[in-house]
Amino acid sequence: MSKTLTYKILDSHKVSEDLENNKMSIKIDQTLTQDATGTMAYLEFISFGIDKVKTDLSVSYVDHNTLQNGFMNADDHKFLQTVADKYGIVFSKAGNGICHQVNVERFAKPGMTVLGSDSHTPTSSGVGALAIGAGGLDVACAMAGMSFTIVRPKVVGVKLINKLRDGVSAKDIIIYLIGKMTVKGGVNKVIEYYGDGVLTLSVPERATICNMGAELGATSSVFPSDSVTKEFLKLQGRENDYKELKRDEDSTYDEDILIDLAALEPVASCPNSPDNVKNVSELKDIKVDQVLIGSCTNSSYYDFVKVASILKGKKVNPNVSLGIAPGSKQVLQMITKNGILDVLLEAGARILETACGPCIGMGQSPATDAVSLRTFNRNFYGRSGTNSAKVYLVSPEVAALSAVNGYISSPLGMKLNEFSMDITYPQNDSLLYYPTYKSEVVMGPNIKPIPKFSPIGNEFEAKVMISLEDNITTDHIMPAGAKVLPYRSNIEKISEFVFSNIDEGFSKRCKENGSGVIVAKTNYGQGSSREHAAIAPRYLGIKAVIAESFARIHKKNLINFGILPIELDIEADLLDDIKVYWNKDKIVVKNLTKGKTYERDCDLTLEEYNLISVGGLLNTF
Ligand code: MIC
Ligand code: SF4
Repeated sequence: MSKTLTYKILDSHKVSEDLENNKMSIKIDQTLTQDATGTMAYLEFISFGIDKVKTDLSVSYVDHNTLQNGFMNADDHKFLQTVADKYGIVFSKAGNGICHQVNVERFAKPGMTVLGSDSHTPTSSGVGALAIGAGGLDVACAMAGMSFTIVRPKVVGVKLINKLRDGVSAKDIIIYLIGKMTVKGGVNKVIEYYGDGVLTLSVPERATICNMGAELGATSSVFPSDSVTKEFLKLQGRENDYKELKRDEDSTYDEDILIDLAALEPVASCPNSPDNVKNVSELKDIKVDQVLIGSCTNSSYYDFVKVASILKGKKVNPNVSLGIAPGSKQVLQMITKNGILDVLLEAGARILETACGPCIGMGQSPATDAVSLRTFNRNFYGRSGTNSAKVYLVSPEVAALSAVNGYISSPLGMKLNEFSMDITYPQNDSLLYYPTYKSEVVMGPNIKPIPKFSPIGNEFEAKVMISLEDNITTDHIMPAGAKVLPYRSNIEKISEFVFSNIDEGFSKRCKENGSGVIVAKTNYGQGSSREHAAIAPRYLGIKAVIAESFARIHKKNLINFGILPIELDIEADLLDDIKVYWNKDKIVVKNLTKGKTYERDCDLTLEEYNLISVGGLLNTF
């Protein structure tokens, strides 16, 4: 039978299948973690009592918490480095770059499966891998050699035809698609790209597109591995990693989308959601205060060629602060060697560290009510660190031109080829450490043991601790940023910040009540893979989340930590009394305050049911 590329890779990694529940378990070849989720993932891994990782390759990156304002981040880094050395994990030190950018450059291979404790792990699919984001505990399990279970994904075939016009970029393709499909349009789907237009896109452009597949809620995205992939791997000194991969010509998709690249124009995700998409030409009079170029979406050498072509001989508008963060040490070396860095400095850019930085609210928060243009992937409320800021997500080309003009500007038609793409890629791995298996794990005082949770029980009463709308992100649930991120290894402390951007009293209220439920509408938990958005509410006594629908990674995280996700649309206000009764067959929810009863079949697999029944996955070891 002819197959899509997605199912070629999935089936070649299939360990088991559960057709009744539409699930499949796959072997994971490679894992990646980053520091903000990694400390938990490794604490979990260590608790399994295994002496070394069982994957072909596992890499631990430090790229999120690099501000080091206080001892906490540095302690985390030391912990991660010693764990990596002891258990056989490659360690990428702070300064080496953003996990996804470095993984594409140095490690991801066509046809392999990658599981990462970061929702943008699918960036590695740009080289023809099938890369999936997950919670830290799932990644810990994969490192221990266990398979990873997913809903058998539907495959969306996106046929790309023709070629982008000058000034239009890969970022515009994916933002356009997110506008069409919405932030929940990709849940339990893989987005597979094919068609003649694919060959016109470089690996970094494909990586940009796969990166923001996360904003569709997709399980992953895939590109074929072709001559463009081969050339990229050759430039990275990895031509032996190449193998050709493509769909069978007559394979069919569950959904079909056609994109004529030649018809696209520059677009932007407007505040506060990636799917709030408008043409840049419609935004042209908006004054800009801040422009940031970088993040795992757009920080490749390829991106800086475009940016420098616009900035060459120009000055950044005096009212704009332009910050630039190259995605990796390799990119920084390349732009240094061929004069691009000089162009950026001459124009008036501020050069930031090769790290996530402002994307996760670590510095560069905009001024009150400021307009910030970012080449990043998320513009959720509060994520920049300034709740009143208006954050637009755009291509590097739009960002650079707008930085010069001082207002949002369209680069459509601009030829941007001042610098050659064809240069040597330095392969200096001086910030990568290969394991010696000799270290003892070093744990600083801010690294606290993972709390133990007891089972929620099959029948309980609790009050509604918060009642929410559609598309609540994990940034709403568990904010990041410079104030909160240092506590990622300290659940007791970080739990004080749950929902703090939208409801300051949440944590206190939960503590006073001792238990509670969360009520929401559709796509609850979209965005980041941070399992803290499940662990911290669990720590505060949350027993169930009742939502019309859930985002994939977050639902799994809730189950992993023993919280019952209930897919129901219920009417409930703050502090309403709720009674829940659940077993393997059905779930009954009563709003005792409103006198309403809701019932549904239990949609959990036996494994998931058992996990929640015992209080979460960690209680099974
Ligand atoms: C993000 O972009 O939100 C993060 C920070 O990279 C997260 C992971 C995290 O919260 O640590 C992600 O996307 O998974
Ligand atoms: Fe880092 Fe931002 Fe990418 Fe998350 S989305 S991995 S914070 S650059």
